[in-house]
Amino acid sequence: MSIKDNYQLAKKEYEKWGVNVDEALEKLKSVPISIHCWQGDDVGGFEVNQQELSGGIDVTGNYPGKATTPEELRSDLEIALSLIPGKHRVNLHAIYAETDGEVVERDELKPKHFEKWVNWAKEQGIGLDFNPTLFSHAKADDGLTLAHPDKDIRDFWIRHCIASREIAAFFGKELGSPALTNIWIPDGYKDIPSDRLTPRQRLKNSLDEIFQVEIDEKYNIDAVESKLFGIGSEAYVVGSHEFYMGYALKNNKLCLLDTGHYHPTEMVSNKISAMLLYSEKLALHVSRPVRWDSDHVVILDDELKEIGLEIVRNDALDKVMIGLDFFDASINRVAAWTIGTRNMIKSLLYALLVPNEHLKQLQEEGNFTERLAIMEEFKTYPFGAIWDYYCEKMGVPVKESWLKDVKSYEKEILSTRD
Ligand code: RNT
Ligand code: ZN
Repeated sequence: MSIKDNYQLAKKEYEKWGVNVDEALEKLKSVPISIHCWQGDDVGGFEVNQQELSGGIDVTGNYPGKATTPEELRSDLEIALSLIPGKHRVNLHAIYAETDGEVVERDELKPKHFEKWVNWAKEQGIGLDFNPTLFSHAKADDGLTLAHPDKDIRDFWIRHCIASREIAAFFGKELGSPALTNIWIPDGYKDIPSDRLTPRQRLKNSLDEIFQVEIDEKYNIDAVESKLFGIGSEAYVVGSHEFYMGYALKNNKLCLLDTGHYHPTEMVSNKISAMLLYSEKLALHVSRPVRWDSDHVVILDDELKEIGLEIVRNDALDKVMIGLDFFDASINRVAAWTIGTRNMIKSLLYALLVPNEHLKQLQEEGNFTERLAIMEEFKTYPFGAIWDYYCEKMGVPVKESWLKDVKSYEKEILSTRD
């Protein structure tokens, strides 16, 4: 039986429940996932005076073949993009600037340092997103940046964030789709603070200064990412969830929820509907915490499915900006991107194929027996046949056959890198 035959049979099963499968695939095609460039080089970046990764995040593993130049990183991304169905976006960090061997301080970065990325994105027909980098830098060594007691240090990072928003606006203008600029800072304390308020007051003031510079939302959209703890900031993080949720709602910015940044039993899937009642849009960093904020490659687990369901059944595919954030250096990095991104897309497809309206109705009627029964039975509906057909239709490898491409790329290219 061909993939198409399997699809036709599977489609009939879903149609019995009133699910319009062709429409689901059309919808899926239009959802961009923002793929983080930093999986390709272990959050290293290409600064001339590159510093060790800091900020309380960590990448473990020494799988050979990591990208060490922008050309290598783009080439690796191209392979991953060719294995993922749909048109997506690439998410850059300021440390991925190209400065021609010159040391350019982060507060001096300009759009011209990202011209090659923009030209590449044009060739690929994709959009770009952006992040100021407030870690891996001498001025972040105290574990404080925008909330630092020293005004000079704060001002440096404020200038860096403004420069970043301007770079993102350049992306938006050039590529015809607004870039999301996400501010995440590592600021916090290892041990119990004697004053939680003052650093938060400083962070609030720093953000106000950063956003004082007006940038057209046609080109750049601002987001702020909260966190619970990091390595070295176990007791207190300045930019907590409540801090940024308050800030974002009051100042019309987007909250970015990273799935690894909450207490272990606190789920981002449960936050989406609540946040969307008060904010038109929301951004995500889909990651996979294993016992801590470990940023493992995203798998198709229950929480990922639940996130997909919440986005789809709340009609929020254009309200939730989906980005990925994981970094595993113990496996082939192109495979890591491919696995994680394909899984994110699978979770949306899974959700699009569930009779969501019917299930909502059952809940309204108090029919919890049928609600549970149908939700469970749908887990073994022939979802794989629809996914395979989608991959074939979108011109990307079906099932695990993409591994062949990754293996030959590894043999020909990755294994020749030092
Ligand atoms: C850190 C945050 C942040 C980073 C990236 C590299 O905990 O999740 O998003 O992972 O900016
Ligand atoms: Zn994140």
